[in-house]
Parts: sequence; structure tokens; C-alpha cells
Amino acid sequence: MIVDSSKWKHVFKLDPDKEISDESLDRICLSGTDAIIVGGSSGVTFDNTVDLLSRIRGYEVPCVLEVSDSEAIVPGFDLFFIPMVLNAEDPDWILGRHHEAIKEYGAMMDWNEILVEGYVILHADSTAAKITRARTGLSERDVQAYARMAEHLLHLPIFYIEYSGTFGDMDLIRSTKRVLETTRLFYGGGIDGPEKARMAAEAADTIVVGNLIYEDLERALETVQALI
Ligand code: 1GP
Repeated sequence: MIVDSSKWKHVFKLDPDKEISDESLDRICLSGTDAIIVGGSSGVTFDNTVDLLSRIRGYEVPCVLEVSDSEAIVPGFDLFFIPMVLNAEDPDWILGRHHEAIKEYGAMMDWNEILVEGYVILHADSTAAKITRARTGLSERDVQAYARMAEHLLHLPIFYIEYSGTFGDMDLIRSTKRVLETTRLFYGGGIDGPEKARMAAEAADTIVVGNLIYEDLERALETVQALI
């Protein structure tokens, strides 16, 4: 069955490179979140991805692999999200790695399970910004232009504003959402509890909660309840 991500309001992002106990994982998977994304900016390997997938697969929650390294592509997820970092200065993160991965695996890929996310990374100090050499000093018009590119030039299903590690500018998120019609706006970064979850959910279509799972599980679980 192909999972439909177009109605998701809340997702948790689990990092295969970080430890999580069975009990915590159980609570995350049964929290009522719309989906779990498995992904991280560094230290993601085939082995730690398989390990996490096999632990999540015991639950009904949809599970997505966000691919950042072609060595760590593990079959068996419901969907595969492929980040295309639109504001990367290292072109490898726009299409280079994608080309390499498709050269290797293109013939066996099920394209119905693959969604491309047009990313704009805005937190200069984040690992993702450093790895991709993201041009983070963008104006509102710059970000809106990337959003329009994602929707109208590239026909991407998802436009993802990434502030990983810090809470972003909600005015910017709101004004970007206004220029999108069909492409879904994902927001991730610095959601540290129910209040920020609510603020972000009012501005974006889908919110992503990552680090908080590892920092304060109770508050992470409250971000799901906050949107009900
Ligand atoms: C990271 O957007 C996600 O890719 C979530 O960010 O870890 O800051 O919650 P945080």
C-alpha cells in the first residue's frame, strides 16, 4: 500500500546514529504522530538504519527513509524522501549524489515510493548547512522564490524549510506558505514543546520534531497532543 503523506500534520524524525530505548521508541510510535522519518545529517549507515527500521516496523505508524547517503538505502520503508537542497553551494547536494545513486539503483527503484523534498536550510550553524555549504543569509523574497521554483519549475510535492537546532522565523514560514498552492510546506527546527509546535503548525502544513525526542521525551510527546 502506498502511504499518502499529503495530510500529515506532525512527524517525528529519528536519527539512526542516536540511541533510543525500546520503551521510548514504543511511546513515539504509539504517540499518534502521522509518521516517522528516519534520517540524520551524519553517522547514518546501512546497519544503524536497518536496525532502527526493524524496531519501528513492529508498529503501524508509516515509516519513511530520508536518504542522505546512498550507502544507507535500506529497502522496506513505506516511502523514500530524497532531499534536494535548493540553496546548497555544493552542487553535489542539489543533483550530484542523486545522479550517483540513480546510476547505481535506478533500474530497481519503485518511483511511486519516492518523493523529492526541495530543502532550504537556514540555520548556518547546523551540520546540514555546513555539509551542504548552504547559502543561509536569504531574504523573504529569496525563500519565496525557492518555494515557487519547487512548486512550479520542479513540481516537487514537498518544500522543506529546515532550521535544524534552532526555532525559525514564523513570519517567514507563513509568508512562504502563502505562495504555495499544491506543494506541501514542511517546517523543522527547534520545536521544544507544545507551544512552539502549535506556532509552527499554524504557519506550515507539516511540522517535524527531531532533537527533542532525545532531549525531553515527555515534551516531545506533548507536541503531538498540542495539534489535536
Ligand atoms: C531536522 O527538521 C528536523 O531535520 C527537526 O529539527 O532536530 O531541531 O527538531 P530539530
